[in-house]
Amino acid sequence: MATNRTFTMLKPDSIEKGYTGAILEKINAAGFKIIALKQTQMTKSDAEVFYEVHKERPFYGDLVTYMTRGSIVAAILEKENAVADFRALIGATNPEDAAEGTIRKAFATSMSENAVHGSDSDENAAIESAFHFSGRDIF
Ligand code: 3AN
Repeated sequence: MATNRTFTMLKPDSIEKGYTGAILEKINAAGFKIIALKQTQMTKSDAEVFYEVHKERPFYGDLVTYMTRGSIVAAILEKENAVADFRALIGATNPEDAAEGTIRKAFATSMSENAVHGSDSDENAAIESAFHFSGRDIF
């Protein structure tokens, strides 16, 4: 059953460049309601667990280093069809392939530093949300 929720992180490159407000504005303008929000920094073990599915990939070590080098902004978003609609809003993993109007087209610089994360399924949205937020953080 679709939960109408997804999970996002504005990645360290977005925060370093001062894009937090602009990205959140785009998310709101696309009709997503922010029901949980915080700025935090992941530890190495947090990132290793979060990206465990990519453990065997050649970029895993660099991904963990990148995701822990500075703070991130984590959020839970609510909208009908949230997971698929948010994936469409952020655009392709490689910003060179990302469509006009997407967050990655506007704010990402490369495949490895691609500005924002979006859950790829309802199941992962729930797991990733629970990783960063407890029930009392969600409104
Ligand atoms: P997406 O973020 O579009 O769901 P995933 O889940 O395949 O993409 O990858 C997670 C993260 O791993 C990406 N956001 C990106 O930072 C990094 N990544 C994915 N593929 C590559 C790659 N081929 N080279 C470098 N980094 C990558």
